[in-house]
Amino acid sequence: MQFSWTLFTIVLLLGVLQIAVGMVVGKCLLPGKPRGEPRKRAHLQRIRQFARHLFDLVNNMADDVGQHQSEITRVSQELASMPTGRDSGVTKTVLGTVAQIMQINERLQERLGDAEQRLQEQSQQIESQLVEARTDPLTGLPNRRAFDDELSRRIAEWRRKNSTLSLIMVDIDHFKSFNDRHGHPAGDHVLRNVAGGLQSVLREMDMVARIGGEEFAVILPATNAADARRTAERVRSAIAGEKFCFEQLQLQLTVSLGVTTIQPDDDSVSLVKRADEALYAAKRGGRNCSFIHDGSDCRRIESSKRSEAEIDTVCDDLRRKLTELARD
Ligand code: GH3
Ligand code: MG
Ligand code: MG
Repeated sequence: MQFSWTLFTIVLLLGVLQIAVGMVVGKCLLPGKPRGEPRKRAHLQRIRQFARHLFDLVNNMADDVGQHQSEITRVSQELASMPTGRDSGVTKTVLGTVAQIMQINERLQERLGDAEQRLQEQSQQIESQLVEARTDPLTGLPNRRAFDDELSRRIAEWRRKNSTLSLIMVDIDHFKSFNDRHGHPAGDHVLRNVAGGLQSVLREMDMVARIGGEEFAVILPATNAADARRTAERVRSAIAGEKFCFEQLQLQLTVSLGVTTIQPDDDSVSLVKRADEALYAAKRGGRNCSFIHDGSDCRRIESSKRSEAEIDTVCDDLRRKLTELARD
C-alpha cells in the first residue's frame, strides 16, 4: 500500500512537471494572445518578402530613385501597420533600415536633381557654343563653317530629290577705301546693315552667310538660273539704293555679285568655284553689277530696269501686231 502511495506521488509530480513544461513552451512560442504556427510562418514570410523587396529596390535605385522613394514609403507604411508581437524586434530593425534607405534615397534624389540641373546647364552651354562656332559675331549671320555645312546638305538634297539649287557670291566694292575714308567703325556698321539688307530681300528658306571680311554667300534652294538672276539683281539694286546712316553721315556703297546654278556632276567645290569666277567677272566688268556663270561662260546680268524696258518693247510690238491683224 505504501508502494502505491509512493508511485502515485511520482506520477503526480511527473504530471505537474509536464504541465509546467507545456506552459513554458506554450508561453515561449505563443507570446501575448495565442497564435497558430501557420500564421507565424506567414508573418515571417511577409517580413522576408519585404526584405527581398527592399533588396530589389536598393538594386534598382539608380534606375528610378523617385519611383523607389514612393515604393519604400508604401512598404514602410505596411510594416508599421503590421501587428507587433514577438517579431517586433525584427520589424523594428526592418523599419530602421527602411528609414535609412529613405534618407539615402532622398540624398541620392537631391544629387540626381543637382546632376540633372548641371547636365542641363552644360548642354545649354554646349548648345550656345555650337551656335557661336557657326555664327559671325559682327553681323549675327551664319559663318563660313555653317555655310559649308548648309551647302553640302543642300547638294545632298539636290542629288536625292533632283530639286535645283543656285548660289550667289556678294562682295562689297572698294571696301578698303571705304574704311580708309570713313573709319573702321563705320565699316563695321555698314557690314551689319548690309547683312540685314541681304536678309530682308531674300526668302526665309534662303541662307545668307558672311564667308569673308566683306564677302557674303547666298544659297538659294529650289531656284533655277532665271530666278537666281532676278534675285541677284534685286539684292544689288537694294544695296545700291540704301543710305547707311552713321554719326550724321549718310553712307552709300555698292556690291558685285556672281551667280551660278547647280549642274550635273557638281559638288560644293565646283559650284563655289563657278560662283567665284562669276564674281571676279563682275569686278572686272566694272563693279555694281551681277554676272552669271552658265557652266561655260560668264555673262553680265542685265539690270531689271533694262529687262522691264525690254518687256515693254515686246509688249508694244505685240500690241502693234494685234492692231494690224485686227485691221486686216
Ligand atoms: P573690291 O571692290 O575689289 O572687292 O575691293 P575691296 O577694297 O572691297 O577688297 P579688298 O580685298 O582689297 O579689301 C577688303 C577690305 O575689307 C579690307 C578690310 O579692311 C575690309 N574688311 C574686312 N573685314 C572687315 C571688318 O570686319 N570690318 C571692317 N570695317 N572692314 C573689314
Ligand atoms: Mg570687296
Ligand atoms: Mg573681298
